[in-house]
Amino acid sequence: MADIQTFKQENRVFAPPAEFVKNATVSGMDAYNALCAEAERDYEGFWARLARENLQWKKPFSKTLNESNAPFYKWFEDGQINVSYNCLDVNLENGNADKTAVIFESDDAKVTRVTYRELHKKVCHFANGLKSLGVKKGDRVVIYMPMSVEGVAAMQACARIGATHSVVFGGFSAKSLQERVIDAGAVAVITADYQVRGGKQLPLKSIVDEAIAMGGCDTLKNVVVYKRAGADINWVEGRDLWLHDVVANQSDICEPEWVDAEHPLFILYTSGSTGKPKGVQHASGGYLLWAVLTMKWTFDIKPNDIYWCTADIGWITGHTYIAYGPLAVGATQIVFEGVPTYPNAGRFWDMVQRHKATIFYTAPTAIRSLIKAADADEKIHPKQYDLSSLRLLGSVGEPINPEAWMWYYKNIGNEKCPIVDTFWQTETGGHMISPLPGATLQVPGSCTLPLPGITAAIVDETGNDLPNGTGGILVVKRPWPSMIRTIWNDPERFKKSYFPEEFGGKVYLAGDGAIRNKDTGNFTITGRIDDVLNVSGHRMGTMEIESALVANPIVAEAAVVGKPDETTGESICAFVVLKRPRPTGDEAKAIAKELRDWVAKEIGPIAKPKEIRFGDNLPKTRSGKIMRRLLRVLAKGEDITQDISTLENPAILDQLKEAQ
Ligand code: 6R9
Repeated sequence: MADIQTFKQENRVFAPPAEFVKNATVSGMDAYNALCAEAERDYEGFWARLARENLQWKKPFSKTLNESNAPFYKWFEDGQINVSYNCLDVNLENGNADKTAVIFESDDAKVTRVTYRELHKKVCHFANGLKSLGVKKGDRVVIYMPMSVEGVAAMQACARIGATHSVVFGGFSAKSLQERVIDAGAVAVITADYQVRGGKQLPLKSIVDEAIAMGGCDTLKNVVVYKRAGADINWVEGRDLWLHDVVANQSDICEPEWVDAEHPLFILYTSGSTGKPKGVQHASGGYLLWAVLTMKWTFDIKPNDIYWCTADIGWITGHTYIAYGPLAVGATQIVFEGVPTYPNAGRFWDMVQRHKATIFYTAPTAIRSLIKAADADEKIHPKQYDLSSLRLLGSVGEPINPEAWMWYYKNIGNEKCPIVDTFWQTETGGHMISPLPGATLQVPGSCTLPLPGITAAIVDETGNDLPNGTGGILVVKRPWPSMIRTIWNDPERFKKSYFPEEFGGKVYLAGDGAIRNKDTGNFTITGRIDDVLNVSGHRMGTMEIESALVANPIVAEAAVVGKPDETTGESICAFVVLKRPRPTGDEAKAIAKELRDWVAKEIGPIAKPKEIRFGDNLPKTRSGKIMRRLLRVLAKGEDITQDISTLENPAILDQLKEAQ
């Protein structure tokens, strides 16, 4: 972590416009500081007040936080709630019934509007349909869907009947899907025939078929299929059902299933530092509370906003900031099926213009690729579009480099929109460190300050606090309502991964490094401190990709490292030893392609190594440990200047210098 000590100090500072501050939910630093002070004075009282003011409880809670079985914290445990009730019924009662909940835009730019009343009805039909299949409270349902109103409705329908959903991103392979269905013990998979992205039809249902054919999905009873494209698919009578048949003739009313606040709302698999993805389990009450509060605080959501989060529902951002948060605050949001580059790289800006979006939330990798595209083609440069409706911009998923931040600020925000650079994780459920748009001074590349109630800090390897200006390990010192509750089926791994004994077992270890500015205390995230890569904002474990590679019969050994990449943040570079002699030239190219396709099949196209290099061996210490730090240097194409005296086989380094 030595390099983070030398992080360039960023001196540009941007204050929120006076007009924004005036109308903001959290208006000015005094208001922010007052919330922080309230949390510090009476931590439980602070959360209890907010939970009472912001959520509708069927049965009020009397106990705010139970720490008796730490780190398995419980929030609002004797309260009863239903998340879908809070997202839908509440809006029918408070005057939002005929307000547009979702503006759905398909890949081919067809626009459908759904009001809160219509969405409520759709979700009730869906929920009753699931019930008619025997799905009940506590069951797990895997959702493998394209971006669609039906995808959001599927999640809401599960929440309504107390079933725990596990959404699997549509880019994951049959193998990944099968592993998740088995680990979650799912009783049903909800999918679509195809997904349509960038003008192409990509199969989903056939991947589900393939996953089930791999075996082991013993708990699975039904596959519910949303007809998106209408193309031919394989059909298993008795198991497979069309969504339109499942919801036909269902009642418009589905009484919500009231669940304890701690009831698992969903499991979402994410990559960790070991091979197997972790099923991050979230609760109901605490999760929803933070989704609502961050919609209000970070996104300053107002009744007239047209909010757009470009994430996919397969990721945590699409859970908290599409499927739940916006609905729970009665917002109007855009849901987009397609990709930012189709029909051209002006798509986002065209959509902002047409729908008059006011809040736009996307990932740095998208911004960086659109900068490149705009530089290459004047016709789709953001200046060709009317983006004046925008009032707030957001960034999520990875560090945003200051130059991309500045471009976003100038070209998309016209120097009048605050940017909220939101640092958070699948495990945190919602934003943790972020500017508040009507309060915080923004600094390009810095996620600035923890949200009120979030006790983020920087410590050394033994858990001791470090002073500002010194880089270290990012932790959260106290539990917060939307935190991960456990890893599904693996409580021991939960403890070991997030509350390790080295840190006293009580602080949450985020897995990122960070540094705080000496003067302002602003946080800058310096990247993962574990073996997790971040490629285009997608989290991937190096071990996961290595396991996929060595599962190929021709591979003897593999080591995967991240390499800095201008567009995707990091790219995947794999060093591979084959069971046959080291290939060169065209043979190496052909095998590299074969292995890339193999990884796409094992995990999904997002995990394909960009680069594969072959060696007779890997650089190892005398005790046989792979020296990854050397591989990182080689991947970057730099010369090795570090000490290699512990290296068993220095000659190997020359072989691994060149990409195939
Ligand atoms: C929400 C989400 C989490 C990891 C996290 C960190 C990186 C996310 C960031 C950021 C710097 C930000 N990350 N937001 N790094 N600045 N604003 O992305 O969840 O997919 O679980 O990834 O992403 O490394 O640990 P998830």
